[in-house]
Amino acid sequence: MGFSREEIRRGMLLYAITDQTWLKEGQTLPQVVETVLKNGATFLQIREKNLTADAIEAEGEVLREICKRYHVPCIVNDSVEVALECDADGVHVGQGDIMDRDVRALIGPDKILGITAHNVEEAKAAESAGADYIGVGAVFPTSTKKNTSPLSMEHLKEIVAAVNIPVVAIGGISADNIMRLSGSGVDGVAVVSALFGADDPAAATRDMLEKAKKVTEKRG
Ligand code: 3NM
Repeated sequence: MGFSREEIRRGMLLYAITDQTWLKEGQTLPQVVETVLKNGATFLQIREKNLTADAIEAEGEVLREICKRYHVPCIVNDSVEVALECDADGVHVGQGDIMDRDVRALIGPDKILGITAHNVEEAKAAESAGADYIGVGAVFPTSTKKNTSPLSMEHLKEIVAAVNIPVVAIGGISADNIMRLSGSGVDGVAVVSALFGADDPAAATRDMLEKAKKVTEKRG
């Protein structure tokens, strides 16, 4: 199942990234993923730093089926091999991966390629490497990923202006600070803890979706 450029751009609006370590007792990842998709999340990335490749593959097969039902892209973080093995819709990689090898050639033209960028140079390199979108962060401090460095709004705007592909902001975005991204020009927000660490993931997703729509209403 391929996604058009326009579908990918719209998918950036409320981009959910999994991290089982945020789940509460009694919750399972497939349940919470289903909840966030049902309540409006527009994209899913499987990012499980504590699981083996085999476990991610198994999880990927389950989550991909849920995503299909909601016509939401399901991509895998970091591993091209795992993404291909569980027939995900694509892969999200860092700058190191695109320097080491031609990820676009490995996955083919139809899979989604997302690349992280922290500055204009990296954003342009990602676009040249065939990225369908870039993830830019960290826009706010976060405890979910170690060693992130903060990015100013001015810098974020410069990155948005430097590329033609969609830009999703990432890092520490919550219901309390998301509106600060208004006017930055981003196509949406990528979040882990705001959804997977929420006491009520359904309500959190609806709230974040409404706010993400406002943030992207008057882009640029
Ligand atoms: N990448 P939360 S920040 C996966 O800055 C990731 O590139 C980042 O988690 C970057 O929404 C981050 O809980 C973690 O802050 C985002």
